[in-house]
Amino acid sequence: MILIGENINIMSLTIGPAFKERNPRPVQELARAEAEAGVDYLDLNIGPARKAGDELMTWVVNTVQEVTDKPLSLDTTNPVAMEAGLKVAKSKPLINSISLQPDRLGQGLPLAKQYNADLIALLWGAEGMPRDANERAMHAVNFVYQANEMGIPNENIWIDPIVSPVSVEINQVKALIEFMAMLADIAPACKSVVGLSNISNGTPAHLRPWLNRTYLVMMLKYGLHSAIVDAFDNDLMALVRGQKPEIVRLVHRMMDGEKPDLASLSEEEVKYAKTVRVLTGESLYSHSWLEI
Ligand code: THG
Repeated sequence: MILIGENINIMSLTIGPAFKERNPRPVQELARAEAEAGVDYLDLNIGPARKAGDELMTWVVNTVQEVTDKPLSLDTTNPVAMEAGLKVAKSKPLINSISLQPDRLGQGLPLAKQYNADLIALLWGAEGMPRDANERAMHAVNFVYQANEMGIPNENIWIDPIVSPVSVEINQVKALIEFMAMLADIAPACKSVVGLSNISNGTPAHLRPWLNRTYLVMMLKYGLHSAIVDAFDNDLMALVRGQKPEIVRLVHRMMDGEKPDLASLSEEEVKYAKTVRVLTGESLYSHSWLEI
């Protein structure tokens, strides 16, 4: 699968100030480190970038391209900044993202067409967050239809069903898995992508990787194509590279209804098993879910 490193983002305590001061060093160090960790793309998240977003995006893209050839995911809601990034990106970039809000769609699709870029179709509707798997399906069909009308082929479309934090809405966590199982039928040849770390927003930092990794393995059961991830989570990288097949089997068997005896599992397997129970809604989320 394709991994997109999430780490260059304006919310980061080192990257935010570096963007502001146009200080290349922290940005380039992180870009190099993410590339070495083995991600396929680098997400460059400059946020809404309301003031001079085009200058910022141009600077970030050029700064990163000085140290790596990895393709870039241009992460901003500002269409002027997006176009500035598309102009300077060297390998085929990924527009992150275009939602179904009429103005976003109206400005985004022509950009994707003009620059022959891949694009993330964020399934955020005119009325906001989709409520269930069916609303996601409706949005996906609608998006693909409008993109095709513009001459954009399904192969260029990466569908993002929007991951919600498990500490906020377990029904949304379940609905996304349900949608993933439907996607290949609804939008053949389209790709899928998720912002994985959203699942653990609001969770204590040292526990976040368990939620991230387990949810990723759950989505892999339905052929997830790509994810925006923490490039420095080594165990996550190992799972994706097939280096932990026993964990993948355990998670998938539990999704099929098997209830393993925790006493028969290793300490690591117990953590994954408890996390599957939370992410399927079988146990209630609390910050101490791994201890009970
Ligand atoms: N879909 C798409 N794009 C996205 C998202 C999505 N882009 C943004 C986000 N969601 C994915 N990227 C991140 C990046 C960082 C974090 C979460 C998601 C994160 N960072 C830590 C924090 O904020 O506590 C650490 C910050 C740091 O680097 O210091 O949680 O869903 N298409």
